[in-house]
Amino acid sequence: MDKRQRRRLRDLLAGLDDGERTRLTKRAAKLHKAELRTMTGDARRPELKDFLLRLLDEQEEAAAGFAAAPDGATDTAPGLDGSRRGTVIAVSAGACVVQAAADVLDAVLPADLTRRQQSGLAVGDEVLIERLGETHRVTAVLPRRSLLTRADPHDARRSRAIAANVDVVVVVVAAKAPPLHPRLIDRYLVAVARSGARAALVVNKFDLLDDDERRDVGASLQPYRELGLPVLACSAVAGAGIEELREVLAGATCVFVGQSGVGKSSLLNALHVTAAAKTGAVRAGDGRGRHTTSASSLYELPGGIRVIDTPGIRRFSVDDADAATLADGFSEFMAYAARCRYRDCTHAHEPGCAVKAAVDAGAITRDRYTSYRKLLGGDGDRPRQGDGAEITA
Ligand SMILES: Nc1nc2c(ncn2[C@@H]2O[C@H](COP(=O)(O)OP(=O)(O)OP(=O)(O)O)[C@@H](O)[C@H]2O)c(=O)[nH]1
Ligand SMILES: [Mg+2]
Ligand SMILES: [Zn+2]
Repeated sequence: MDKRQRRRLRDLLAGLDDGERTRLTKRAAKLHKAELRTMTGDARRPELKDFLLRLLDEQEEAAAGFAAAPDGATDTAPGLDGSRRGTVIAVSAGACVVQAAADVLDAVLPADLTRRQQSGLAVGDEVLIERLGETHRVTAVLPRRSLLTRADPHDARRSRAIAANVDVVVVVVAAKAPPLHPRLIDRYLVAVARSGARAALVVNKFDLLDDDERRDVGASLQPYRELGLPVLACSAVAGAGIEELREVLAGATCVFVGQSGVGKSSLLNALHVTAAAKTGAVRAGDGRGRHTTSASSLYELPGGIRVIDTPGIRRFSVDDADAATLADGFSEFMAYAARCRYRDCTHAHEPGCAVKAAVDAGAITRDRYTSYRKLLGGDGDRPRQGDGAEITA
């Protein structure tokens, strides 16, 4: 960051009230962390300040009524240098499909992006492309407002990008077949908390439950309602809860995530029949999905809704998250954490832990705390172990 940018940052920050400054700093910290996780090699590491300035710039541009379109590129026509801006709607090895205004264009990736494609590009990314003979080439991936990631299953220190620039991450679980695992929901909520997007929880296949089961499932979801996120009981088959889901998603870009067979593609089709995403039956024996959706794609729906449908992930893990990032996924801890004796308390074995006291007093749900401890690792004070192994999609 040069002198001029530093001065600009100071001026913009001075114009904010305390609450707004805290909110923006938190968001910048999340984006910063997410970006650092995607970086490999010795490229210049961005600083928190860079992200803060970027958010402030975006805010100012939004207030002025136009979106950022660097390098002269616009949404509708080639910019002065011939480049166009578009949204990545599908990604394959070394290539992607870009929606630029009304055009759907194939584009190849430059070699350096191909090498780090799993962390460097995702459906939902805004890119600049330029013509290259019969096809196009991606020349830049624009700054993201959010990035949903998970740990690389082969190397937990690295992250893989799942979807970029989404407003809402819809965590889809089935009430039954495949069975409901609250611990998996908790893992997804950790990923959402660090992504910069908000969460919604959809419990699908409610039609498969009898009245007693509905009550039980309803009770097990109560802790999530108390977190303040939308929790919707749906049936993609019977059409229940679909209008409520549409309301939650109105005007938003969202991503559907969850195990294979929970009904992500079916929900998408229920929201919009012409989406016609392929769906597949779960296996009779263990109710597991068959990995019907094989790659993520972005669908435009009426009502300004954009949905990224993703394949069920076999082993969704956040083993790349440190203790503080994990705790961010348990937002009910926050009110108490400030009162822990140690500022860097991991809420495991430390004396004077206000979070543990709140669990004992019944103010924090014990199941959620247990979930946190499992994610933190066997003996708690080790930085990261994770419990990704036992639940597969
Ligand atoms: N009974 C019932 N079955 C459903 C419901 N939603 C989806 N299904 C069925 O569950 C199976 C899996 O649905 P999909 O939509 O393919 O699941 P998915 O989450 O997209 O799975 P992947 O693409 O493999 O990740 C299909 O046979 C659907 O018909 C529902 O609300 N109730
Ligand atoms: Mg699917
Ligand atoms: Zn504590």
